[in-house]
Amino acid sequence: MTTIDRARHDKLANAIRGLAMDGVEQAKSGHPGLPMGAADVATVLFTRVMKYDAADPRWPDRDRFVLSAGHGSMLLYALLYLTGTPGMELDDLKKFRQLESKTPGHPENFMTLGVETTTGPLGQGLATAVGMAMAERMLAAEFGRKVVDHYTYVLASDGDLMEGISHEAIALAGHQKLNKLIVLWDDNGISIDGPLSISDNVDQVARFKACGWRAERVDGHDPDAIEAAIRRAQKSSKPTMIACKTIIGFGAPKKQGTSKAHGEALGAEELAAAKKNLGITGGAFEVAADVLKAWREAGKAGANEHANWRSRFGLLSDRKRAEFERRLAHGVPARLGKAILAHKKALIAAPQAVATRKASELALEAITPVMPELVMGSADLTPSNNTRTKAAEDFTPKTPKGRYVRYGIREHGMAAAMNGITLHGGFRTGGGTFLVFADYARPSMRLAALMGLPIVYVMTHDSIGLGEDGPTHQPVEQIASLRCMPNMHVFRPADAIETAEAWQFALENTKGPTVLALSRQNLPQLRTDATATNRSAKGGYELLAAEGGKAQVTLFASGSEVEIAVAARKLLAEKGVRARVVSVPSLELLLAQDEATRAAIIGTAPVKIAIEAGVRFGWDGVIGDDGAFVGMSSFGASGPYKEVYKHFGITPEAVADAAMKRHNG
Ligand SMILES: Cc1ncc(C[n+]2csc(CCOP(=O)(O)OP(=O)(O)O)c2C)c(N)n1
Repeated sequence: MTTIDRARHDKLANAIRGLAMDGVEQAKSGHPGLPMGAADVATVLFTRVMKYDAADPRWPDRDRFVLSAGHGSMLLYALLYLTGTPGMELDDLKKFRQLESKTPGHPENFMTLGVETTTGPLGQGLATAVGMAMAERMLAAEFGRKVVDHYTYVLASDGDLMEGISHEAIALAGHQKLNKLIVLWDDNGISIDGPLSISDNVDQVARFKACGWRAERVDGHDPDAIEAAIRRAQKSSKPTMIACKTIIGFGAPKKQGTSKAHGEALGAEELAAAKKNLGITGGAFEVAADVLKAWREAGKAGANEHANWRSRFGLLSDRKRAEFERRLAHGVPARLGKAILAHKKALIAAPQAVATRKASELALEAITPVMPELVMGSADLTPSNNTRTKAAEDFTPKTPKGRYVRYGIREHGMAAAMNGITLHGGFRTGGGTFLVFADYARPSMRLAALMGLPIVYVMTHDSIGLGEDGPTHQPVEQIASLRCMPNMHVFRPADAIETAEAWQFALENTKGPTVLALSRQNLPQLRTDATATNRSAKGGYELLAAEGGKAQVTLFASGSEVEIAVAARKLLAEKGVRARVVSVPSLELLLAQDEATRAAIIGTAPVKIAIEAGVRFGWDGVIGDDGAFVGMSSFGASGPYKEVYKHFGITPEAVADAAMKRHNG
């Protein structure tokens, strides 16, 4: 590199540093250290390496950039402004971390155009990027390299690599040989508590290599070395990790290289000294005209490639183009509703007394032919989760058209990868594990809910009904806890028809994720109707009315306990008490209905009883705090499931007794 080139690079990188310092100073909150330390790496990426057109951050064939260390958000916001991304102005940088600004504390993809994924919880971005790289390969296999051919770059911090999820993610990426995934590690040796050496001693290069990656070390302040390493990475047959040795807070004379640069404003004096040090002139948020011009040129450099891509895309057949566009927009296939209805009718013609996990497989067999974009998988529980249809092919480096992912025993990595697959575009996805292990996947599920990603979690073995595996495997509080999550829908279907309806709801809702809580044990088919209406979609409905007059008792139940409610209704009838049964496949959906709808479903019977083999939490919204609840208030127990149900008193007799007590009392 000539000295002129180096001087130019430094000016560009220092513009990031200046804006990051100013943004954090103005907000009196934020993290200047990472943007200042990683500015050289980011500048190389955005001025020399990445394929992007700042004018259209949604161009499908752009390279993806994931700032996994979301606390360094000012780096990303500065880049978006400098490259000329629409909607990101200096004024937005001045509103860093303010309510409703485009520059929230951590990058939120739903607030800011150009942010690929929401990051902040360390490790998530890295693991999400693995899914993006998987989706890139799958989509290219289907539509061809002429229209899908891009890289996924990640900037990860020490914290990203320390989090457990990183291991699941890199092992999966190494196994899949995701060679278009390139991770740049901001190797600054500093975290919040101080030098990394007080808590970590891992040889990350060796770790990545052991996971099947290429890995090398470079000076993270040497732009040519960084670029050369990336060029090598681009040619690799493996994913690459580049350890970029950097100085946190680069340029701040007293704070650089220390944890003091990590997460607070530098202070006026240190900021001024840093700017002087770096040769940044002008006031706060000022970028010299020649520097801004150079950045804007970099932001436009991909416009040609973008235009060429449009021409190539235009050469695809009309049908293929329309399909590509539908898929990228997560458009629901027009034939889905019909396929579900036909499936429901077939179930009525030949009722299936199967576990709802099996019913889910039957639904998938009906859905996949009309939804070629559906990518399923499981965290090593395929035969238990029933997530794989007969025609499915595994996704492997040799079979990139495969739509079934063997995630291995990596629930968290799976959930994050599903976020990436969905964010990348072109696919809808679902993955399976036991419901109790939702806890292993939860941080990524939470991000899916926050981002509004339409992912389906197939979570089987949904209660003490799993039996012998015992309390470690029997979910008790998981259903309630998932219901609490904003924008997460939880369905616990009672039979094969409700299972099909739950799938329909999950796939037609493109604005958020859905958990399907499915039974291990067989259940009777209770529904006798199959119309185009999705009766489960309001969360609850009257399955059986009271016979012989107004209902005296309403029995509410979800999933496997609807069968118990139906049997209890019969016992009550024998005692001359009229009961109706309301099936509640989705409690929180029922509670979210408008008051009139909710009231009509809940009804006015004086006795209200809820039955669910989980904790009571949430059911008061239906039965009131004076209603009776038949369910769990402790962990479960190991034993044959019918005995376990008896042991915990979740039986038709117990329900009938509870109803009689209230009826008489
Ligand atoms: C899962 C998770 N745990 C904790 C945090 C809080 N946190 C933010 S940054 C950070 C560590 C900072 O160290 P590093 O990743 O090296 O970033 P740098 O200091 O280089 O900016 C922590 C613990 C978080 N964001 N996510």
